[in-house]
Amino acid sequence: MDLFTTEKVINILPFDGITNNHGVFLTKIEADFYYKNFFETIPWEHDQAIIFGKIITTKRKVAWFGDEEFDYTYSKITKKANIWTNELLALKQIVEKESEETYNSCLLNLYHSGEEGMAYHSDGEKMLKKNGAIASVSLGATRKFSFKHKENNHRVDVILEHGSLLVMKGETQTHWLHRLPPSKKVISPRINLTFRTIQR
Ligand SMILES: O=C(O)CCC(=O)C(=O)O
Ligand SMILES: [Mn+2]
Repeated sequence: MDLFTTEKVINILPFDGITNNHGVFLTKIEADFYYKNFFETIPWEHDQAIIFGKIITTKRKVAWFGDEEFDYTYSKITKKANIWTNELLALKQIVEKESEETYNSCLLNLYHSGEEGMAYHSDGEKMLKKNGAIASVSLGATRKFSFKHKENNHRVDVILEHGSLLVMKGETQTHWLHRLPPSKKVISPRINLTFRTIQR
């Protein structure tokens, strides 16, 4: 945040972690530009996961980018990262400045409508830096995002709007699950980017 920004950054978790809601941090012009660019140019693919020994293909599409062609394992399937596009690198720099953290990779998700979501999980994969910050940028449709504490089931909801930033850090992944609940009311697409740090 710079001196002229009036927006407030709020930790939405009451205990056991830090998740800073920066709210809308992109201008409408920037957010519209990145949404259109990513929608049209990212090599979107359906995600695959192994659940109870069966390969399932998700309706949601994904793409993975990074500083290098990292191998990454997500839902028990290993893939290779693409190298940053100019637009992803430009957005990464804005996110790094706003969040005062650095990142070397990004997972992108494309939800075609509110029928698509993501079930409760935490981003604690072994290849990620322990307690590293994860910066989540939302573009397109407004969606609800929910946290649930792993031991006491305490819940926290946050609304993620076009051009907003949420940064999960500290012990968030150790103590909290998060999900993107499906919603019948949402009929337009949403793109989510989570900037992360992979351990080399
Ligand atoms: O779409 C979102 O807001 C969250 C996505 C997410 O949790 C993930 O990719 O791990
Ligand atoms: Mn996640």
